[in-house]
Amino acid sequence: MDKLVITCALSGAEVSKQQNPAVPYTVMEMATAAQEAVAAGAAVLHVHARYDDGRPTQDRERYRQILDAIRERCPETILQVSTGGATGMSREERMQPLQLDPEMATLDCGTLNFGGDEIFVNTENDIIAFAAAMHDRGVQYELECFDKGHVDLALRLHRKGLVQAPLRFSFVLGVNGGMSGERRDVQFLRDSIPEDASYSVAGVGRFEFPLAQYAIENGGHVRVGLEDNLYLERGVLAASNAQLVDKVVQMAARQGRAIATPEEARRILRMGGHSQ
Ligand code: KMH
Ligand code: ZN
Repeated sequence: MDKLVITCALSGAEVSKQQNPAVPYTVMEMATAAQEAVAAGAAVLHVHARYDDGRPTQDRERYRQILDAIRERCPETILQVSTGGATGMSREERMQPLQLDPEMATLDCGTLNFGGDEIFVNTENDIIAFAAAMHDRGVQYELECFDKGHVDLALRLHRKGLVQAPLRFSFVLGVNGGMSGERRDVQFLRDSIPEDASYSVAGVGRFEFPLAQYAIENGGHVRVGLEDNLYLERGVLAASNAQLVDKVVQMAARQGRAIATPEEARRILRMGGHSQ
């Protein structure tokens, strides 16, 4: 089994300091959270930008500040920018961080309800446009799938040559409006993707650690972080992103699964480049 690649989703766009004071907003808070998460074992950082007051933004210059500050402290780490941003943002707005030529970005593979009146829109043409932009700039992508239909659409676009190998799936499960995050759900998704594709699980809320356990046991990879889950355990807020990463490291140690360094993660995720 490959070593375990741990991604830390530092802040997301939706959670707030009111819910957990450890959610990073400022450039310095992002850099500190990143450094701690990497020290704990994260090889990949999934980055959303926030303004100092917490508002989510896809502004290129704000991303530049955050990525530069993180790189200064974690020069080896794989930085994965979000092209999902927050619900309601336009395609152009969301694409801005790609202009910074990040090593990696998310490619969201379908539309879903996102709680209340929110809809996270990713039309087929959006997905094709994002994939083309990433391909043109040589940005590696991870296929964010919140539902089985998103996996099917990614595979269909792959067969048409519009989404390219290597296929790296991220199953984000447990969003209010997406697929739930039971073991049977991830098993179904895993059985639906090609043998040579990799997958990572991101369980939202209470699904975070049970899904991490599944992935550790079954050759998948794991995403944790305050974007997805604010709690270390039921009723106990996580003190930091690093604490969530550390919990996964300990779970992996109990299963005898080693943790990938960023360099090892690049090999495991076949980060050499996209090809048909
Ligand atoms: N904030 C969500 C609406 C991504 O990063 O690509 C979308 C999201 C996915 O978080
Ligand atoms: Zn995200």
